[in-house]
Amino acid sequence: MQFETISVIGLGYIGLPTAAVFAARKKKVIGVDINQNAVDIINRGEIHIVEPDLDMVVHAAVTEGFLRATTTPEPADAFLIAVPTPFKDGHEPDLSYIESACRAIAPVLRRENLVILESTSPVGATEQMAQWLAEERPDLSFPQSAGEGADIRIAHCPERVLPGHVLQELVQNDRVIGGMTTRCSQAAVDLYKTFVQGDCVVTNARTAEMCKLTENSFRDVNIAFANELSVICDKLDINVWELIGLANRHPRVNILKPGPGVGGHCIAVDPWFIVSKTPEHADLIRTAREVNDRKPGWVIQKVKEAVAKRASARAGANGDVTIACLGLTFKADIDDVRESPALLIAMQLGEIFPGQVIAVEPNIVELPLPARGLLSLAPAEEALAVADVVLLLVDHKEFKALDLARLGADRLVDTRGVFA
Ligand code: SAJ
Repeated sequence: MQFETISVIGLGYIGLPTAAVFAARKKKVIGVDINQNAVDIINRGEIHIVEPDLDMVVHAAVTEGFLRATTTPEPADAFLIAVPTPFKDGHEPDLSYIESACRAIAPVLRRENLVILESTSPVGATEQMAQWLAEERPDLSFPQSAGEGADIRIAHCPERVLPGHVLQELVQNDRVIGGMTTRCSQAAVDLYKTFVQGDCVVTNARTAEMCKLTENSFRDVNIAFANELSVICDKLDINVWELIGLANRHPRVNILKPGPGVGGHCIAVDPWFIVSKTPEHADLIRTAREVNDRKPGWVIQKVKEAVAKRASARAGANGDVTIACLGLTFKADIDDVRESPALLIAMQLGEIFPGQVIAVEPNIVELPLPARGLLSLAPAEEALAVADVVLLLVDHKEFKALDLARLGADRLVDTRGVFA
């Protein structure tokens, strides 16, 4: 199939780079987002998120006329839906953004169109998406009722790129293509082959949905194992970083790294999509989530102990002790604080020790709203000059260059093992 005009719905961390990469291959791309501010920024050839090299690619795509953003969907040959899929109360998946996107594009759908769901989704979401589209367009036929002969082709092709490496991984990673029929899959392969150099591997929509959830749950379980080990090793007076380094010398062992908890909008969210579908069978996946979610509380306890030690060493009250929190983002060298355990920990410390917590975050210029009033933001040198206790929360490259080992275990709580 030939795709000349491609519409990407949702111009966030996944949609915008995907739109830009299609545009760089000289496809006409119409980006759609409900956020007028994001649309205006993109149409100026600028970007509203941080991702290495994305600014250059978007700038070139817009100035050469291949990428344009709008708030209203327009006809296209293919539609890619890349909107958020958060969870609601009780960790139930929230598909309302997908539903809105479907209802918004339905009026402009034409025969032979391909609609791809890229958003990470619970099993069954692609069929649900097809259902919403069919409700809006009774004049067209869809794969769930018309099979291979349907007017509209539908597939789930989950995004799998790592923030910070999005432009390389979009092109180089293999792609899982889950069409609702063989023709749907083939159409999606034709589309992605525009820029994907990895393999486009075909399966059905449900397996593609589960595959993406499995990848992130695998990582979550492995990190939970590392986090559990860090708590056990602390009790047993063993350096967990040395331990993991030694164990990983075994040819079939590869343990990930402990940290202050698991953040971001993917690994901390997606395993719940499996748990919510099959709660009685997802013990390990649920427990891993709980282990990782408990880690911030454990880190706060460690800081309280360090503060108490410093206070008693100086025969003073807790009020005298200043805490520097190094890093607020959910992982190293990015600006994203969504579901960040580092931000959560710093804010809770700000509540426990009012006026005593200084945050250092080289990748943001101002504190996110909920943190204002609880924390002050300062450059690393300023914070370290006055800090009694230093809490390393994110292993940003700027922090690795600091000589913090000299502080010793009593003053440094190193959640990432940078100075272990
Ligand atoms: N983390 C640890 N220890 C580790 C690795 C990570 O504590 O050894 C923490 C990080 O600090 C962070 C969280 O886990 O708080 C998640 O970070 P990440 O780098 O593991 O993953 P994300 O959320 O940036 O991206 C993941 C990727 N999935 C996998 O690697 C299986 C990416 O490929 C997906 O596209 C992305 O989720 C997504 O969008 O789903």
